[in-house]
Amino acid sequence: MVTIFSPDHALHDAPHEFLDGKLIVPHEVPIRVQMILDALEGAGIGPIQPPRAFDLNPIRAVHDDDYLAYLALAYERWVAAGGAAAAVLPSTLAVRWMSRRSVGPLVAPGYYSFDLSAPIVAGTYRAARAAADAALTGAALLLEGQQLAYALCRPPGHHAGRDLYGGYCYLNNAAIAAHFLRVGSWELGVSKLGQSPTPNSQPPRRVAVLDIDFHHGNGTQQIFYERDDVLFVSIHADPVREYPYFAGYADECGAGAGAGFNLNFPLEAGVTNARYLAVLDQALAAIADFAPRFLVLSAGFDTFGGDPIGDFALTADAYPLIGGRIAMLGLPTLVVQEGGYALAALGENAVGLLRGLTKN
Ligand code: Q9C
Ligand code: ZN
Repeated sequence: MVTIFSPDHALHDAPHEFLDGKLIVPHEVPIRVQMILDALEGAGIGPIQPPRAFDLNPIRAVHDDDYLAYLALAYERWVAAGGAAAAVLPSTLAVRWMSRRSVGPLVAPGYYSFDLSAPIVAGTYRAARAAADAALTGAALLLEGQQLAYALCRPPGHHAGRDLYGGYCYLNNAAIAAHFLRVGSWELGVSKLGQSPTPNSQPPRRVAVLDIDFHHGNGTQQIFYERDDVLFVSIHADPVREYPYFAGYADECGAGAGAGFNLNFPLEAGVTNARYLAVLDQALAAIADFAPRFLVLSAGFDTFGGDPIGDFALTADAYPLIGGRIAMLGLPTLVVQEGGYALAALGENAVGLLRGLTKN
């Protein structure tokens, strides 16, 4: 078990977010991953390494070039054009029948985002790149034979689509890693891996992404929606009552070649450990049927009963059990950190999940 962590996450520190028309103190704060890091060190579970530096190629395979160019310069262009120095947040959003491309420095945020919970500050892009590098490093370790790696990513990623950010997410770390596992390092032309390239004659490596964050992974779903080589399975709060509201329903099953390769389990409020584990078993059965070479686990701890923005009722005992069930798949697994906002419980829950994953 190797953990990959970059202190550069702290470059992203949002001053506020909007919720129900109120400007509130953000839930997604730097101390989240520090709590987890401290708990990992306290529990002594495996080495903690910095990410390797990847070029843009494996990210460009998942996100659009114009979107990446926007993210990289959004803050400085915004400030230079007279936007608030505190953070980039849109005033006008592109929606349904008003979605013409318009990307001036004060307007692009409304073209490239879908909510008011993902402010961009001066260090956001660098932090997001470090998080993507952590996920890619974990993927590279799996390609090199590791059985379990934990990318302690911040900012999280699963709400970010191909050209859209929101929900605290800018780059989709899990999707970037999943695609990288799918194609290997060779086809992407990635250098500095220190490994010989994977021969093209190898059989395709199908990848499954299991998303156990409280919220539906709408970004990951979009990225792989028309693909049959990456299965996306998500267990989450029913979007009828919870964020992201406009995606995550059970009838979203994939399209085109991807039809049948997207599986959503929307759940009611108050989900208990037993209920969750029963649904997890259904999700794992679908993954086992797909027979992937690798598993990417988008792991959020906002399913915890004490989470300030979740409404499930899981206790700390759930996470080792969840990890244990997932480990029974016997797949090389990359855990990618997503949400979780009950600060005092994050460390114990993360250690619990990882302990469960390393059993069996
Ligand atoms: N009442 C992640 O967990 N605000 N993002 C929702 C609903 C945004 C969550 C408010 C929540 C984003 C990675
Ligand atoms: Zn979440």
